Amino acid sequence: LPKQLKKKALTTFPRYLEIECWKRPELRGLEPVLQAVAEACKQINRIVQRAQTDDVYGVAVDSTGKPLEENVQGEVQQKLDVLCNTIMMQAFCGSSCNIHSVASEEEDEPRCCADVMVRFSQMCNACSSWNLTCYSLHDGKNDSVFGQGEYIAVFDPIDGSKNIDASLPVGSIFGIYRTQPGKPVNAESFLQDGNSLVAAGYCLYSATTILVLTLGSGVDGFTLDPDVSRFLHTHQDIRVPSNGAIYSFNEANYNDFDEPVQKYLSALKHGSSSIKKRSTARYIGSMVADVHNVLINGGIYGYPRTLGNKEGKLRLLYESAPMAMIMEQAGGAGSTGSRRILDVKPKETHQRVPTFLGSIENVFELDQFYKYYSDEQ
Ligand code: P6P
Repeated sequence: LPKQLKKKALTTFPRYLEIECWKRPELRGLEPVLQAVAEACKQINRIVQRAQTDDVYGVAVDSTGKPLEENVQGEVQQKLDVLCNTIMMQAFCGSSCNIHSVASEEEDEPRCCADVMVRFSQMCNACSSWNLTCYSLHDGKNDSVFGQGEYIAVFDPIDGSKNIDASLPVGSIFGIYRTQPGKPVNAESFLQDGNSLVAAGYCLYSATTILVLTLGSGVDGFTLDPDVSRFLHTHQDIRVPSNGAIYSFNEANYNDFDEPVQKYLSALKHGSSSIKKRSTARYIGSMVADVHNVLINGGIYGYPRTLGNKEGKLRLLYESAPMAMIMEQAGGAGSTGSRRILDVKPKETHQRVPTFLGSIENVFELDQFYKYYSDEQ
């Protein structure tokens, strides 16, 4: 390669995990799980890159061609959602109970959705006979517990999948909890607040594909080198700037926002005695992309409550809490406007929560608006 293209000698993701788990023996059990997640993200990356040329568009159907059931939002499942959900399920199941031995008899990547449905049902059967807990919380109408295990995985395998139609960035989000020793695993096991997360991460499929991970002591980023299909440690100890210019809201909903949010956004645009004028409105409509932009450049991302979504649109368990852990671990903050996102104990697995994530000063400012205007009322 010409000198200017010479690649830096970077640590691979497996090597990073090996060292972190050697340093912190309590994480040893996580190593195979996170290795499998990284492999799943590579598979999803390939599928996302080929979504427009392969048969992964449109409505998911079973092997008889019948559309699948609607998800919890009442939306018909898209092929891409089902495909990526299956891959992530396989990663979590396989890393704790060799599920790959069941599903890997299939081709590495299913060619069409009917294959996926066959594999998915096989995997569910296999999991039920393996020692593993795995819940598919991604919009799954009938969430299924597959067994018992040390960890609990919550994930959104392809958040913002509709953006793929316009070749926009999308992402996978995951969080990992421990099961509570001595307690049977059931739906209750998932209702842990974000402070109990042992790991959280996301993979952004964009101009580059980057896996961002926290194990509870800082945040690191791993960029996929497509030439060798390896995640390389490109971002050591990511720190979100304490204050930033970006504000990332869907302002089409401005008239539905709470007054504190409206006043805060207005202050950002015009400046005020206490708020510095911000110059950079950015909104892609893909949470992982918008949050990553704020993590790297500083600022605030928000999805407040609206008339259509009384508690906001984002899911606490597998969107807001993992992202809040990452943001806090990078020196930022994650708030509902009135409390830390990580302190919110879920009452049900698909609970939504108003979500503000970003630089510590930006999120603090927003909370002060809530405090001032709520005290006024
Ligand atoms: P709106 C994608 O559907 C998603 O869940 C997040 O990725 C994204 O931030 C948000 O919804 C976008 O929602 O209402 O602005 O289109």
